[in-house]
Amino acid sequence: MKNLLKLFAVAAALGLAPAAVVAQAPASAPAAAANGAAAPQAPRDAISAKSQAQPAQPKDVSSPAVGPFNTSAPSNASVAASALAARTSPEVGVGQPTEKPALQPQFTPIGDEARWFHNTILMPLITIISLFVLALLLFVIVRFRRGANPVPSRNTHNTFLEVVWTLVPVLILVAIAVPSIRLLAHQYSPPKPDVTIKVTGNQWYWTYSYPDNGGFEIVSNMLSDADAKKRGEPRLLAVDERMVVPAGATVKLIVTSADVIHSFGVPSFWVKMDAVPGRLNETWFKVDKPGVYYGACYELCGARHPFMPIAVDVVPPAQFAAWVASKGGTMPGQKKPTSPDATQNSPISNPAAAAGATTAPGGGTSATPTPTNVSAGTAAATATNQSQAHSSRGQ
Ligand SMILES: [Cu+2]
Repeated sequence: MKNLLKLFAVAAALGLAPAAVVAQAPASAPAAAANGAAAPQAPRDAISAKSQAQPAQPKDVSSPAVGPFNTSAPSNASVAASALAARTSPEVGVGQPTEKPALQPQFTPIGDEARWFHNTILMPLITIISLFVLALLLFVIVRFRRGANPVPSRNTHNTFLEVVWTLVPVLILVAIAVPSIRLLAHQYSPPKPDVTIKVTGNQWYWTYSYPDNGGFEIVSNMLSDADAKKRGEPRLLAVDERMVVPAGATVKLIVTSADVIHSFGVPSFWVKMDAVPGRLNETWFKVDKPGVYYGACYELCGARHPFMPIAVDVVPPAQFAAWVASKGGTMPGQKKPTSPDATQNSPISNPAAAAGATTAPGGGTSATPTPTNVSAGTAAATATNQSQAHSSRGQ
């Protein structure tokens, strides 16, 4: 009995270690699993089947998801069609769930470090401890069964064993803590950003705005199964408008929500950040390899929670600049505004039009003609205010 107690105590003490290790395990593991599970499955019930049939409309979040399955009308179809030309094609095994029961391949420095921590430190340690505890239990069950050990030990105390079963788990936890805290520190001390994107979660779609690029905003809705298939993209992950970022750039994300709590997550970037209404959360990533990387909302946020995927298109910098221009935005250092209205009315870019528009009544029909320079000044002031109002509305 003496030995039995000792062995049980050692097993119990070491048994604590796997629990602590699991607590340290990265949060993206279940995320990856959830992502993997979501992709190949059919909608499980009538609600999800119906709601999937009707992609969310940005301005129509309250309408109930009813009606027949409609594959031909994604939300902003015309916008999506124009963006189709330059879409990057997804690559199997890159930025999307795989068949393997493992973390997705990582494409950011943080992802590489985290995957190393998981695969090289945590998994071997968990495996060794679990096998050791299992072996101890089996040994105890066989060796100290009643038949083989009729008179149990009454020993209750052993200083050496107590020191060992206290110290060993502590050392194991310290060994885990060092790379764990280092990874956390790297995650939360981002390098200077090259591009900033404000991500807003909505029931049930994402909006991405680019404050460094003129403040334009894009709305990203999930594609229907048929449209995703047509474009050769995975179902439940393809979207009409992707977040586009330049390759090799540090991208800062400011994450918030317009209604309930969502969570912006892209497993292959090791990025997951809660989107909380009234709060700005910050995260970042840097991807060198151009491609399409998929993610999803990771916070239960209502009926269509599984249908607000994320697609990040990492493109060469020149292509990013072209994409920004196609959205009416500007690259940092470029002059704005670029809106056709503001440009046409701007006295700076088109002084003749601005002067002509306002001096015609002054010169022709007014009873008290005003000097040309005064009305030109008024025109300039008015036009400038309009263009300012226009550009600030965009931000
Ligand atoms: Cu959500």
